[in-house]
Amino acid sequence: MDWREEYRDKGYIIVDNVLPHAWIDAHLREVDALLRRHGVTDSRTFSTLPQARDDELMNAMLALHGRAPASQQLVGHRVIRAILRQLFHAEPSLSMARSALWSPTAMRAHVDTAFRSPDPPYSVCRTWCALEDIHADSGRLYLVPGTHRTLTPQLCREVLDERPDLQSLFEQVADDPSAWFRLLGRGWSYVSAKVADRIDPKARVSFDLRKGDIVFFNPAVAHGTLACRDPSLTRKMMVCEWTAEEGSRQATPRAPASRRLVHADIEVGNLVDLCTIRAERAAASRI
Ligand SMILES: O=C(O)CCC(=O)C(=O)O
Repeated sequence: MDWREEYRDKGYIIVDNVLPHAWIDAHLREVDALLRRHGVTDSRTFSTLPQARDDELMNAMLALHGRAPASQQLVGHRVIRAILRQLFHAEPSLSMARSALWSPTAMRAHVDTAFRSPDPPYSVCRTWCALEDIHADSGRLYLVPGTHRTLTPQLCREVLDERPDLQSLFEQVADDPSAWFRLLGRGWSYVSAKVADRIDPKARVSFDLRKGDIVFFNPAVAHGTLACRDPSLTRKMMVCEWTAEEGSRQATPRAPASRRLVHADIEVGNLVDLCTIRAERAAASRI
């Protein structure tokens, strides 16, 4: 199967052995120095940071990934950029980045985006990079393959049905593409909150990742972290979110009629298939 088809169907691909170890080690030194400047020396001092200082640290963390020499080099690795360019049909732009040196407290299943089409060209992707060999007991990342096509669109529909205010925002998107950002901002957390109760735990997959491997995943795929079974283990990783740079979209083949509105008229990322949902709503209101 072509990697693009795999990404489309499962919502992720794994690319082995991309990041040079020397680059990773230099990045880890920059992260360690940043954490120390913010008074963080271990998982305990990290997890007890007051909210305001945690926000400050996360802002500094994003800045580090965009500006510090070793981190910038790692984040912008040519393989990462080449893969994203092919997924987006546009230049990738970094919108979020953080690196963690310790195991997370178990993260419930969630999604990080909603109301987007699961079809290409994609406009958002996460890269989860292993900064060391990831031990099976260290609280691994898991994904639930295919849920960006099955579960997440269904949850989006449910939320639109439950929330008339979001539904009217949704209706506005065709005339005012900027309404999409408001819809995402207001609606995403309601979609995400439904995920944990709706996935089959047996469908979760986690991976045996080695230092330098990367998982590219659609953040509409349900994901989370397994429980850490050995708190003495570390789990060094870097996660980045990428979006398509505005104005850099390359010409794509003409889409079939039902998708034309989405692809041709709305430039703000690829949305859930508005045409189908609108048609469903119109049919339902005629009954
Ligand atoms: O591996 C992790 O720490 C969690 C990653 C995650 O949940 C995310 O990127 O949203």
